[in-house]
Amino acid sequence: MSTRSPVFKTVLIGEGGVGKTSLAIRYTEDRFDQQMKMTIGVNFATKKVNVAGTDITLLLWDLGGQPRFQDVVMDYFKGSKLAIAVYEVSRPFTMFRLEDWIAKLHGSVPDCDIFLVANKIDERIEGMGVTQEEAEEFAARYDAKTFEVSAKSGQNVAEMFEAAAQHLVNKHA
Ligand SMILES: Nc1nc2c(ncn2[C@@H]2O[C@H](COP(=O)(O)OP(=O)(O)OP(=O)(O)O)[C@@H](O)[C@H]2O)c(=O)[nH]1
Ligand SMILES: [Mg+2]
Repeated sequence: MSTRSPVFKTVLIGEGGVGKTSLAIRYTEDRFDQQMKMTIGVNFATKKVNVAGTDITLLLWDLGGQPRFQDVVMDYFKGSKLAIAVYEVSRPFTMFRLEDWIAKLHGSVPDCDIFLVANKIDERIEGMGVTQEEAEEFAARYDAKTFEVSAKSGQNVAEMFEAAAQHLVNKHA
């Protein structure tokens, strides 16, 4: 008898250039591309994760953040269990733009959970950008967990995706 591991759809959302594709590639292929090209429409990747003895498959839908893809990518929200909402830690407006992303996502999938992820912490300048406190305050509106990561250095990236897998297992498996 074959056993099939549960599959969970996760979307990566956020403004163009914040590093969604870089995070997916760091996690699934453990590499980083300094000249990553913008995502045209949508990228797709999968990763098997073992959570405390349970195998699951994360389906990562990495959505293009450029405004011209907005209408197209909204079609991909359906069925998402978790959204990894990414911003760039040194550019606060990218965090506040997530309001609009999350509103549109929740318009389509009202019960989709949110992880709030600050990327590019390798570039952080002390005393500038979004503080952990500000991120927590923003995240509280969505009951979201917060993470600080760098796709470039790899810092905290696997931990964040594993927390996502853990969250999905706790809630749905
Ligand atoms: N310093 C630094 N640069 C990063 C990091 N993550 C991504 N980048 C760079 O930021 C640029 C944009 O990264 P992408 O991964 O293409 O961003 P995206 O969010 O997928 O952008 P769209 O596909 O347009 O929505 C690229 O030049 C990356 O090399 C990081 O953690 N640190
Ligand atoms: Mg991309």
